[in-house]
Amino acid sequence: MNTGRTKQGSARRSTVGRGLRFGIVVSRFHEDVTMKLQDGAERCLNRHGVRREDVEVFFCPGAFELPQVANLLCEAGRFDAVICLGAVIRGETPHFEYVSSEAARGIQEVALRHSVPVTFGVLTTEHPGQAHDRAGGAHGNKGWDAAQAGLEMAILFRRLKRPTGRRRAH
Ligand code: INI
Repeated sequence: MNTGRTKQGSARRSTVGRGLRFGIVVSRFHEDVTMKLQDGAERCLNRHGVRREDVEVFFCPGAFELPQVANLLCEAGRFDAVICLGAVIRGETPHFEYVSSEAARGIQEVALRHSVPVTFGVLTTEHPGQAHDRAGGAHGNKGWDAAQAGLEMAILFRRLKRPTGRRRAH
């Protein structure tokens, strides 16, 4: 399947995303990091031909709330994929474990309940520096990666949900 994957930072553009609609949910906790993830996700969709008016961005307080928003977006039925972005950074308390595992579990549950792709762009790191490294730093931008996964899944789901499963004649 040609997903027209384009490497981060490459100038290559593709049009594989034209006509697909995306919801992006951004957690505001550690927003210095999550805004960069949002930027990476939007750049990725734009680079693959998704129109700006086909991308809607929603904000929630923390990663724990991401599945709750994603659930409503899937229910609304107007998105081909939902991209969840957040940053959970281990502090001194066990809160980290609850927030990160519930975000992961909840996001997968929402995706399976609605048969809509929901991707996991939630950083889970020990230190803030590691989060910045993955939000446009030395280790790329995981927001871009989550958007690219959403794009690939949206294309795959369109194909799998076609009634005959056959290619349409043009
Ligand atoms: N939320 C995050 O997104 N990242 C964190 O690192 C974090 N920590 O460490 O506390 C966090 N907590 C808030 C949580 O997501 C909820 O918003 C809060 O518990 C209210 O439900």
